[in-house]
Amino acid sequence: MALRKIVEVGDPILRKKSRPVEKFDERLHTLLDDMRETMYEQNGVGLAAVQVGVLRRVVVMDCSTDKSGYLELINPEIIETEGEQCEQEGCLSLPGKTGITKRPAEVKVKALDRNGNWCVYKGTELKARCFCHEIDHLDGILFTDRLKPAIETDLG
Ligand code: GNR
Ligand code: NI
Repeated sequence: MALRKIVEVGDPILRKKSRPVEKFDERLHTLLDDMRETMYEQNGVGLAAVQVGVLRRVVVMDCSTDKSGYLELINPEIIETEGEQCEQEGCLSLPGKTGITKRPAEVKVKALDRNGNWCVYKGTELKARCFCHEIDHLDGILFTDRLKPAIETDLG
């Protein structure tokens, strides 16, 4: 296992769309293991492959405080959302920056695991925000694109 370097804002790779994973081989497993180690070392609650310079639809996450909630998501898709929350968000690729975004309160995601089996996950609060944040990364979207305006009008 190895730590990988986190790509920071200004690098155009963060704006690119990641491609689906097609092969569930040792190379993918090494990427996942390295991402896991890098996420924990950086004290992040999630990490998308593009943040270590790999344009594949791969995410690792752990929104627990004791490393008990570790998840691997390959080719993830949001299949259901409910409600909304406006809370603080940060990103390892935008060091020192935080902001309030509007996200669903509850998110259901389907994703493949490292062996290519479909799984379904559900999250609220931070986990729901993290699902959205990481899947956004796979489409070249950063949380700064979704900042809640200081004043919202009712004109849509
Ligand atoms: O570590 C992170 N914290 C965080 C806080 C609120 C919502 C999303 C996140 S994800 C972020 C790590 C990261 O940059 N993942 O892409
Ligand atoms: Ni991020």
